[in-house]
Amino acid sequence: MKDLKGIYTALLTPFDRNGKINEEALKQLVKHNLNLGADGFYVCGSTGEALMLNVEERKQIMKIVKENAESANLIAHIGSISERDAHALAAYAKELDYDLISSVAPFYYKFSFPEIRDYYIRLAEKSDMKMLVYHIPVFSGVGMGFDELSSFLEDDRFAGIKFTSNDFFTMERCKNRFPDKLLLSGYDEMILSGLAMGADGGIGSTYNFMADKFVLIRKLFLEGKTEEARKVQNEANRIISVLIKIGVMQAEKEIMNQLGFDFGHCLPPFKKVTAEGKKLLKEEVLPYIRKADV
Ligand code: MN9
Repeated sequence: MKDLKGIYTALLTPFDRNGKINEEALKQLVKHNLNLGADGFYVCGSTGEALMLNVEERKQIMKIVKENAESANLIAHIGSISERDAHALAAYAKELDYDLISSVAPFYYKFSFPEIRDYYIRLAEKSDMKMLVYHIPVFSGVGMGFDELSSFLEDDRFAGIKFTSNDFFTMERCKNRFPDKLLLSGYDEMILSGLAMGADGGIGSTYNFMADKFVLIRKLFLEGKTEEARKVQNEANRIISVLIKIGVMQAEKEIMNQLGFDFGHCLPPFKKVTAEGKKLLKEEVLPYIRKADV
């Protein structure tokens, strides 16, 4: 099996003025991230606003990314509150030869754990793809502890977990019990904690414009240079603190615009970044990230 450890950019979705996916900007984003050293892409996740897109738009994104990142590791987030849509997307991920599928837990209706588990199993089985469970309790409202996560990890149909939680105790227990499963840390501002507790890499939204910092943190960590890795984490976190003041995804898109890409804005109901927010990003973020060749 391919080595899927590493740094994955959770791709943003650029929109043009008519609200259509901006294919050109998406291709440039993929290229820029390969230049920054990203090992792969997490496609159509939370960062990509995928839960607000329709199936056709998600397929369009999956196809463009595949065509422009042939050799990168590719994970398709196919999760949807409509399981029928999720199956269609999983089948398409298989057709495009993605490495893994991934899904947020079915949310909103407060499904029982056996219902959630069966959802994942049906998707993996029907598509004949390995599943990376997307554990993000703050957004999904679905809390899963060691016992629930283990029930996935002990099963061959599951590749591992995208772990977006600061419960590093549970992360460590999972890695310790299932060392061969893939554990990817989801909070950019705590990737070093994730690595220290056994994560094999990370998936993140701020990687879109500073993947190089996370590649470096992981490299330094693997070389045992924890103090140096923490300095790079500090740099990233100063930037993330600015993003949080504005709204993380909205700010990320604005940064891409300031780098010279044509990303547009997040879909409503997300608000557009104010003039004041733009100024803050221009002064406190833009000078500290690598320029793009656009
Ligand atoms: O999982 C992202 N999580 C969310 C990935 O979007 C909820 C992260 O990359 C965060 O955006 C990032 C900033 O808080 O850590």
